[in-house]
Amino acid sequence: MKRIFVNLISFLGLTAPLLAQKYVATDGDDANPGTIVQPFKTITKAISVAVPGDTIYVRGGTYLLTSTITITASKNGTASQLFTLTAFNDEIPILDFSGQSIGAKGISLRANYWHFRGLQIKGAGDNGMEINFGSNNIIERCTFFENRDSGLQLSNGSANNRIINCDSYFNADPPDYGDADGFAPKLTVGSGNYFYGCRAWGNCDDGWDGYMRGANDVTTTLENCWTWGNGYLKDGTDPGSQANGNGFKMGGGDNSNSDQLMHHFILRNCVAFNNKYKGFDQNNNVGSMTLLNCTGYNNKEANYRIQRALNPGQTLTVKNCVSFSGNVQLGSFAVQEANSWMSPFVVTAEDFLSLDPVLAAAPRQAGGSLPKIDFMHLSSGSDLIDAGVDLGMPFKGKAPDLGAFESDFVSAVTATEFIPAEFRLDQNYPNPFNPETVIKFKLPKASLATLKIFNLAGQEIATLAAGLRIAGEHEVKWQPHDLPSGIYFYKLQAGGFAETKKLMLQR
Ligand SMILES: [Ca+2]
Ligand SMILES: [Ca+2]
Ligand SMILES: [Ca+2]
Ligand SMILES: [Ca+2]
Repeated sequence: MKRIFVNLISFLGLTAPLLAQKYVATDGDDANPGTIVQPFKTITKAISVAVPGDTIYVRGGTYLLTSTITITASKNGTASQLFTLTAFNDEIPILDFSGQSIGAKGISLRANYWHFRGLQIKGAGDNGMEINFGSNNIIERCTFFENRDSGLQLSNGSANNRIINCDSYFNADPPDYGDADGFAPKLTVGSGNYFYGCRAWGNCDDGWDGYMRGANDVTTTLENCWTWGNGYLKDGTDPGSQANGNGFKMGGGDNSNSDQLMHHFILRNCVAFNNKYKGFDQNNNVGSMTLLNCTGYNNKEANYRIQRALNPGQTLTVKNCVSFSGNVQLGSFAVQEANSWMSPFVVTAEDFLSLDPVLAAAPRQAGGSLPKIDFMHLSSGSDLIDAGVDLGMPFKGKAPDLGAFESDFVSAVTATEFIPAEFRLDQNYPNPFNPETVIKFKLPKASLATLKIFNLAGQEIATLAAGLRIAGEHEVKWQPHDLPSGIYFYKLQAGGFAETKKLMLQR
């Protein structure tokens, strides 16, 4: 038994090089064979001896680098044999390019079919990473921060790359601070690039930037991506108006895009908030833009601004989207459906479980997906739940919700499937109450329903529900802030039915 075990060990040891695994470690040596026990010191060395299908494991720790890591087309993988450059297990390799002078890029990927995973890339003199003439690559769970231009840029026809669960933050380009974006599929970028589960925050220019120069008629798709707080430096100061501060900048071109360059953008379940300028921004793009189940919150200039006429045959589609605390400025050519700024919806702070974004930058879940947080998720009783149109994407309840986060709640909390025989407004409970009370009402058929609070003088204090509600029992919670003790009235109006009841707040 012992003998078999020993043989197994030696078998594994012997075959490790044949399995084409290379190892890099901070205490390695490029004269080593590159095994796990005798690793290389540099990624460049490992790349130089790798062939398609190989995996290069980078052990945890900080690698101080001043030279650009360039991967040329002589190292193209194939669809069935990618090169893989990955963190070893859950170790965290940090490629620190802070010693570079301005203008030097960290990683220049000029090849196809590479899979990068789990690398942290910081401090480069220019882009943390540029995919340049590189297509069909996968960049997964990588982090780009404090680089001196855009964190990850895609250039020169780079196409069909997939950027999965990556973060890009605090990138800033001194001394002008006008160009550093989180993710930059811009200028000469190719078509078919796809971002999923990525976050971009605190970049001095934009979160995502699709500005065109030297390319046209390309498509970029984003799903489940968040961007916030762009237009500022890491310390929170504003370096000036050249630092644009848009969340998703969906194109544009020189001289007010006089060449009418088109960058088609598809955004699903994306969130933009707290940006210095705009959340979802056309910026003179004249290509098609499709925004589905997106959420914009508290972007200073506008949550959504897409007003300039598009090229002939191009379309702007905006459906199931949410805006709160910010402007929506869409041209009349927009094809709109079930957006929160449209009738019959009423959006208030009470529609959301939380408006506190502090956890947006929280660590990712095991596996790399975005953290589970309450921010901008719909609260029980929101009229935005199950109020969307079916866009062919998965949903819970009877219909898709509005906004980026599908709720576990069903429409207006229909706790039971029973359909009441008649309209009914229940007495609130508890009553008297402090700080919160619950009001239930029943609808025998789908109805436009409003539930409002009035004071003794008949002045309207709050709207707890407004909009189309399905048949069934509905429940709304009310937690008044800054109201004195006393008697208030709540009034339900639905489908010709109206009833008013008294409730008492006791501080
Ligand atoms: Ca700029
Ligand atoms: Ca930019
Ligand atoms: Ca509402
Ligand atoms: Ca739903």
